[in-house]
Amino acid sequence: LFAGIRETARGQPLYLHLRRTIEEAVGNGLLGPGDALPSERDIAVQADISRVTVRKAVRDLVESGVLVQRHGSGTFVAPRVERVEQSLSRLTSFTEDMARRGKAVTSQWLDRGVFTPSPDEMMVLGLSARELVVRMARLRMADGTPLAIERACVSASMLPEPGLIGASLYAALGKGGYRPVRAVQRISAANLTGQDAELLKVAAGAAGLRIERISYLASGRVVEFTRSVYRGDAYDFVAELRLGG
Ligand code: 16G
Repeated sequence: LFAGIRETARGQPLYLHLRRTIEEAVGNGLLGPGDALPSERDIAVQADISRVTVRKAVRDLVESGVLVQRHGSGTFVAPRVERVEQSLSRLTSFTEDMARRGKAVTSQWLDRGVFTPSPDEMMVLGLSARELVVRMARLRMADGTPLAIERACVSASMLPEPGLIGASLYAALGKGGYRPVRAVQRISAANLTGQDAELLKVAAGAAGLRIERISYLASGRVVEFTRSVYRGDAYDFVAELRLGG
């Protein structure tokens, strides 16, 4: 894995190239959860680079959650997260899902504001250009483990006080009588990259799921248009199928 690092760096700083090499190996499964990394010294020898450089790359990956260091025993690929089994036939919120499992939900707000809707949002939410939308982006965590980044968009008329959304969007919508009762959800594969991978504490390129949810009121009006990325290593989506049309 580490031999020839110097040659393939092609002008990139060596520590960055080493970091990416380890990240890719974790992302594509060459290094699995719990696997031990060779010692700093061994990596330095194999890669023919200084220990300072190795240390810098490893420290970065420990900070981003890809590797963990155990005092006295070395450096390991972060252990597997406990997978969440999520039903595809019930319309629930993240807060409800995690509360039911006895997990503590926390969210980090990445963004929140009131905007004029994009053409996409206008179409999906059935709004005119004069109406406004509330956009919110949250990193969602259960027992401190980041599981998803959700970017929700709701008509501002249904969330008159975006500053008061609190911990649960569905609870805030429910207060105003806008709790969704039906949703269409689309799931597709995606590689987690850049800021998404960093926030979710996975290696760049790791498998993810892109999920789009459009949810409706009983009247048929659209409530939310949410585009999310979920960790592929943390979710199993399960649906019950029945014979017949
Ligand atoms: C779920 C939904 C999301 C919704 C959120 C509200 C997906 C796949 N799922 O995570 O659309 O906005 O719950 O959760 O997007 P909250 O009420 O805890 O804020």
